[in-house]
Amino acid sequence: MKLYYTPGACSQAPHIVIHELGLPYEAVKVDLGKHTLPDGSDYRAINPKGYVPTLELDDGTRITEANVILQYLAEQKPGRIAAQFGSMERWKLMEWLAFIATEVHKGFGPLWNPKTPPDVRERTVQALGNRFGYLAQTLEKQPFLMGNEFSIADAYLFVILNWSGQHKVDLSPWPALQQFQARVAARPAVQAALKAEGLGK
Ligand SMILES: N[C@@H](CCC(=O)N[C@@H](CS)C(=O)NCC(=O)O)C(=O)O
Repeated sequence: MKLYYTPGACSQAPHIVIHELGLPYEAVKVDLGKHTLPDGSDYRAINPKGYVPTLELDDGTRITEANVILQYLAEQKPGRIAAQFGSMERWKLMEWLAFIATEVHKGFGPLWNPKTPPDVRERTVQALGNRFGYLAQTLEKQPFLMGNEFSIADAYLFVILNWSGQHKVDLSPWPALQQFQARVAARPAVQAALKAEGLGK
């Protein structure tokens, strides 16, 4: 299995899950600025969408979209960090994954563009704040999104919330989110994934 990733990008969520589950893999770094692979070839030949992550299985099949890759990985060791398919818990997990993907992950979109005008930035940060408030309502009551156990949704949320620092989005109004970040960052698998990306200590 190969994970195409860029350090610190959303591909870090599957990277964490691979380490959490101890799955064998090869990491292939993608230069998103140039859309190239380490050998200089065009990454779009691997994923025509041009973005990370891509997961390539041993038979050559490629899976894209972070929230689907996360679920594929979880199913390699069923019941560990994703509720069983068919259970109500699984629907609730998928609800979190969809919320993180569409409202939080993509909610950061305009902040990546240095040309985004200040008023658009302000509206973007305000909208993210509404999402953060919603997340905090859950994380004030329990350590992880699904309850007491870490799940793929937590890996995804952790990576996206980490972007707050580089985009100067203040998380201090939501101490539960800051505590969540510290809790997830302390996990050995998270530290291992960050190290594998050349980040962290
Ligand atoms: N819908 C995709 C979006 C992935 C995505 O936004 N990837 C970003 C990094 S976090 C990227 O590769 N951006 C570069 C580009 O779009 O060219 C998913 O959920 O996996």
